[in-house]
Amino acid sequence: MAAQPTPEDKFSFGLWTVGWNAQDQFGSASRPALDPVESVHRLAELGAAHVTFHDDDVVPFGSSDAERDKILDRFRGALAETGITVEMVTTNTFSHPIFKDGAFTSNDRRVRRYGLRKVVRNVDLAASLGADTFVMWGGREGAEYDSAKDLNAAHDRYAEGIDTVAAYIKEKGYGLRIAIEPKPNEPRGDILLPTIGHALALIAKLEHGDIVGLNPEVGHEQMAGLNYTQGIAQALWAGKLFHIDLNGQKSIKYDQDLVFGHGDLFSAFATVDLIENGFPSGGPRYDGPRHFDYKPSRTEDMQGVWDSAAANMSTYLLLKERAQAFRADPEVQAALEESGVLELAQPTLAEGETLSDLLADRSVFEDLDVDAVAARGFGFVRLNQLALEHAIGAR
Ligand code: GLT
Ligand code: MN
Ligand code: MN
Repeated sequence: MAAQPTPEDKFSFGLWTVGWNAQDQFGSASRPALDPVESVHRLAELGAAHVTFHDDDVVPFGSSDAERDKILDRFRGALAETGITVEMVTTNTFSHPIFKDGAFTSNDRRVRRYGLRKVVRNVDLAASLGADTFVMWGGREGAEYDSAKDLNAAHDRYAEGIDTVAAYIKEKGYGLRIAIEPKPNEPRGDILLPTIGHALALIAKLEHGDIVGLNPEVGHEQMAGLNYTQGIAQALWAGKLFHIDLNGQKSIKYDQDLVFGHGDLFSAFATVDLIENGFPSGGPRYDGPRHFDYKPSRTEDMQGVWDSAAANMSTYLLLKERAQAFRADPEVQAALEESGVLELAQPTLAEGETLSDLLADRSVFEDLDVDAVAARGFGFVRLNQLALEHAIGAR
């Protein structure tokens, strides 16, 4: 049995997750629309600490200013009643047909200007709700056809859009940081900034990149055949892991958005191990919300929706327990030592040693018994089996 989640666990849910009415490409909604106020109450009862949302998840697209104020007042009331806070806000720049060719990178300049206005308006809302993170998932920023986009200009416009918003955040003195969410494809044939690495490379070119980082999603990296834990590790190393989207995905296919752990469970164990225990020899840590971005399957009724929300948290807590036991096991510590995992933290050159010193050191090269060094077995399989046994609770 997993521990009961509490707000100290920092669990967070997108309102669009439990609120999804299960309308998909092939069928109409299988569940009724959910009132965001009800979601806030139910998630609080289940032990979550935060919610996140797109502007349109709470205030329907096209609402008048007066309607918007009324809806937001009622929403703020639910937050105050439950103690739930809004840690992240994001903008829907993908549902309305105006965004069919993207927002920041649409070929139509009118759309880009409209998109910028929609995002900036939502930045004000995010700041007023005390959010820390502003996510940008550019699901429509891309193309189906290589001839459809001037890809050089598209990257210029993407950077321009993000920099303009970042500059606005700074100018206003908001305590917000932008987190880009990569995804390789779907809904576009190919999406710009398809992976963590692509996004990091764009951020490095921004004028206001200091407040721009990443919101990597498990399934999105796995759709590209990539290792999520390795990806967030590089983002952490770069000081850019601002937020995470946890869910489940079974191999390279459409975006499944399964419950966390319901895809590649062993990979989920490694992710929780990194988040909860950090790197084996120390280093930067992720301290932000444990945010779930999943979809309750279309087969589920409302009870299934709340069961699946709870399942994300209980899977996470179970894996956390197992990952802590893994690190605390003396046999694991010995296996880590033997495998050289801890040796990797040692700089390759000694303190004060120069490349010339290395070149002059015959023991490193000329006199090295290469075959003897090559004969070393690393014992990674044994170490991995220990991890597996901990992951499945066999130890
Ligand atoms: C959309 C997408 C998610 C993103 C959301 C943020 S919207 O549901 O599939 O991965 O995190 O815009
Ligand atoms: Mn997804
Ligand atoms: Mn996501």
